[in-house]
This record gives sequence, C-alpha cells and structure tokens, in this order.
Amino acid sequence: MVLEALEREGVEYIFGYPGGANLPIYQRLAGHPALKHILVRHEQGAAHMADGYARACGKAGVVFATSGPGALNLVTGLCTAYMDSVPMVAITGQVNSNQVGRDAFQESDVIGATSSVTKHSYLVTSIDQLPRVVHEAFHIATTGRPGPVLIDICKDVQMAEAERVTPERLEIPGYRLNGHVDLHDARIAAQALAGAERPVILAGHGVLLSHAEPELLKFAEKAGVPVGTTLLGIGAFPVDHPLSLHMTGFMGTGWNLKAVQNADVLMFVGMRVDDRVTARLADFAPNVKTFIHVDIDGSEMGKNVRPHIELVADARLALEAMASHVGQVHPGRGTWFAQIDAWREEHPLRYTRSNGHLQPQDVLVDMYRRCRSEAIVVADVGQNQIWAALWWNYDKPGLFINSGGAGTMGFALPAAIGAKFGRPDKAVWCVAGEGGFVMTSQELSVAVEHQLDIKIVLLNNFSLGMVRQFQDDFYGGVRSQVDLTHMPDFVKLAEAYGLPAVRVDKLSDVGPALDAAERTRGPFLIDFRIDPEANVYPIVPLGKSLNDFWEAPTK
Ligand SMILES: Cc1ncc(C[n+]2csc(CCOP(=O)(O)OP(=O)(O)O)c2C)c(N)n1
Repeated sequence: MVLEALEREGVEYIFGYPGGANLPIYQRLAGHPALKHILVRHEQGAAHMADGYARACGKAGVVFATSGPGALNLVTGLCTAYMDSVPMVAITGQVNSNQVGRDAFQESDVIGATSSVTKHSYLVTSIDQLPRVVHEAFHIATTGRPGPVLIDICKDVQMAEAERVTPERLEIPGYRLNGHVDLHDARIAAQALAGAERPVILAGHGVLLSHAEPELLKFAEKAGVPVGTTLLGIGAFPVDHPLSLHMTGFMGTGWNLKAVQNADVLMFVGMRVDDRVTARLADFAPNVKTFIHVDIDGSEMGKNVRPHIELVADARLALEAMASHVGQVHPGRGTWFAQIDAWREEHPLRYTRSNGHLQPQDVLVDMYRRCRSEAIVVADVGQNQIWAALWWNYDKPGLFINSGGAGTMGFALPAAIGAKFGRPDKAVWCVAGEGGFVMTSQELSVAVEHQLDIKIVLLNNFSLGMVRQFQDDFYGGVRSQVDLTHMPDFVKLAEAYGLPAVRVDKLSDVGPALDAAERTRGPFLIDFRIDPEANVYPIVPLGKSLNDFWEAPTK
C-alpha cells in the first residue's frame, strides 16, 4: 500500500537506507520498478538528496529510513528542509505497535524528536490508516507553505494485510489553504509602493516556490520599484536588471543595505524577515513609514517586523493582483534611482587580487562564466556559500541551491546529487568548503555508482573559514579550533572513491582544471587551494545595524 501510494503520487526516486524496522517495505520494492531507490551511505545524505531533488525539480523528495538511529540520522536534513520550506516525505520504520514505549531494540520516539522540524508527522499503528496518510503527507508537504512530513510506520503494520481503500477526497481537519487574495489590500499595497518616494521590495524563497518571478518583474517595472533578494531568494529577480539591488541582509551588497535603510515604503514578499535580513532589529529600515508583507503563511505576519499592510496569500497571485492596481508612480522616482546608482558606485563588490594567493572569486567567476546561467549551483555553508551567492549575476530562477535557514554544513554534496537526479538535463556544480565537504563526503560513492555528472569545486582554505573570519573580525582575533590543516589529500580521497580529481593552487591552472571538469563525463573534483585569509565582504558586525556594514579593503 505504501509503495503503490508512492507510485500514485508520481514518485520517481526514493533516497533511503534499509534496516530491521523497514525491511517489509524494502522486500516489496523490487515489485515496483517505477520507484527507483538510491541507496545512500548515511541517512543524512538521503534527506539532503531528497531536499536537493525537490528544490531542483519542484516535486516532493522522498526518504526511507529504519527506526532509531536510522530515523534520527534524518533530523538535520529534516530541519534543513523545514527551515527552507522544502517539500519532502520521510517514511521511517518503527518497532511493532505493541512494543512502542517499551525500549524495544532500535526504538526511539521519532515523532517527538522531529516534531519541531517537520510540518506534520504521523505514527501509523494500524493498517486502517494506510494508504490515506501517504496521500495526506504529500498533500501537506507540497501545498501552502511547503515542508517535510514524516510518516513513522510500525513494523507490524508493514506486515499486515487489508483491502486497499484509496480516499477519494482528502479531508484534513484544521488544514486550510488560503487561495484568496484580498483585492482591497492588494490595491493599497500596490499604490503605497508606486506612490512612494523611496520604495524597495525584498523577495525571498516564497517567490521561487510559487513561480512568481514573472509577476514580480512585471510589478516592479510597472511601479518602478527596486528589488533585492534574500540569500534563498536569489534568482527571484534578475541580478543584472537595472532595478536589481542584489542580495540583502548582513552579508548583502552595500547598495542594497543603503536602499533598505533609506526606504520609505518596504515590501517583503515570500520571506520571513529573519535576523540575517534585519541585523539589529531596532535599527532596521528606520525610515520606513509603511511595511508591507506578502506571505502564504499567516504566522509570519509581525513575527519579526509588524507590517502596516498584510497580504496572506500566494506570492504569484498577490503580485499579479498588485500589478493591475499600480496607479500613479511618484514623480521623484528618478532621484531615488540616481541615489541607488551612486551607492552602487560607492560600494561595489570587490576583492583582493594581487597577494600571490588564489582567490575564491577567481575560481567562481570563471566557473560561472562556463555555467552560462544554465547550470545549477549547489553551495555548502560558510564563506563558500556567500561567495557563491554574490559573485554571479543570477538572471534565472532555480539555479542557486543552498541551506539558508538552517545553514547546514555538509548539505552541498548530497543536495547536488539529488539536484542531478531531479534535473538530469542540467549541469550541476557543487561548491563547498573542505570543512562542510567532509561532513557528508561518503556520498561520493553514490555519485560514482550512478556516474552522475556533477562537478565538485572545493574552496579549500585549510580552516573553518567563516568561523575563523568571525573570530578575526569580531572576537579580537583569538582563533579557537578552526584549523583544518589535517585533512585528507582530497585528490587521493576522490581517487579512493573512484572519481578523477585535480589540485589547483595558482590562477593560471584554474581554467585548465575547469576545462578538464567540463570535458569529463561523470563526477569530477577540483581541490582549489585558496587564500587562507580570504574574507567575505560586505559584512555587518555581529549585533550591529545594517548601516554599519564593513567593506572589502580597497587594496
Ligand atoms: C553542521 C554545522 N556545524 C557547524 C556550523 C557552524 N559553521 C558555520 S560556517 C562554518 C565554517 C565552515 O567551514 P568550511 O566548510 O571549511 O567552509 P568555509 O567557511 O571555509 O568556506 C561553521 C563551523 C554549521 N553551520 N553547520
């Protein structure tokens, strides 16, 4: 019943790992050839693969794990998906229903351990609940604000027999979807932005999830409003568009932060306005008279910044409604654009080029030039993530995948593998620091086993770079436990797993190494040994306001 329900949901891939408590399901897998099972090397890898798959192709990612340690290994991956609103269905095996709560072998309270990082969860103790809960889980995971749903199925239920009764309609008590846009509020919001002297829109992941990019572009152009994105919202608005403010937040561009801090009307769309966006909340956007918030999740309204106008709605529908009610655009708009241009000139993105070391930007700019706005780039967490976010003019949606909310090191490699399964037609590049890479590097076996065409770009700075930078910049230069000089030889490591790899430590070798990666079919790894002192800029010092951002040194 479980596997048939997955087939009916159109599932193609399951990322999973077997064990005692889910063996009955695994025994039937061979009878369902439409379901392709990818055997991971660690359950965390399965969750990130399902996550990368879902982000790349838009369908829910599916995960299998056994009870106890198997299921608990999913927690970080579930949290990563939950924080970034990624649709996922995780099906875990549980001990027999009459053994629950009796410390049976490999028993753990998986529902309890995961309830704060799942959108919903089910403990299935009776065959009568199947296959209904599987269909409900997909419905909940993929509708409204998407998220992971966990189904914990007792082993005796997996072995029970019953007549299959597929529900014709899903009725989930308390689960209401808001498909309605309040046109009055949409008009007021549109007119507030169009009529403002210094308006700004910030767009988040919700714009990508609702495929609202064309509506956002149309509204912004019609109302003449500059648009910035969050880290997760990258791709929601073309970075090379004249109205683009690029990335916002505490590692955002200088001209974006200046615009936000001087705006008089500010709209958030499809985002939760977290501390990474606001920095010191008391000083956030102090000149704004009207905050507007558009989000499908009503619980986001006023969670961090209280809006004057709320639109609890799907971003695409809301922006579409707003675009037809723009009205008069403020005559002083040209002055606002000129001011933003001046800030762009005054605070450009820049980096040190001539200290004899390979710079991460040297690598990324060449890599991105080859991607030609077509490849999917999956970044890990840390400095590599922010460099990968800032050093390319993303002009299309869905090409940048990263763990923005949870900031999960170890995300990139398995998520890149999942992304490649989800979008086999796309080139997939994985960008990671060596610290995060080794957290899930066992999944290289999966890439090799399936000869996945993914290119792994290690930005190896011999340290936990982002933490090292924080210690240098904000903790008086006291470096504590950030040294990663004792790491494997990554070329040999790759060879041990069965994929080709090269090491690069000078600029002239960057191009040839990327050429080799592009020429090679299947996985390829490049260990770029970059400047160990390279830092991420701009950056807002911890606890400070967006006004206080630091820029890269000029030399
Ligand atoms: C699982 C996990 N543990 C710890 C952290 C805290 N953390 C954030 S960035 C970072 C350093 C990452 O180092 P590396 O992977 O080498 O990337 P770099 O910053 O050097 O690019 C750490 C330890 C985290 N985000 N995730």
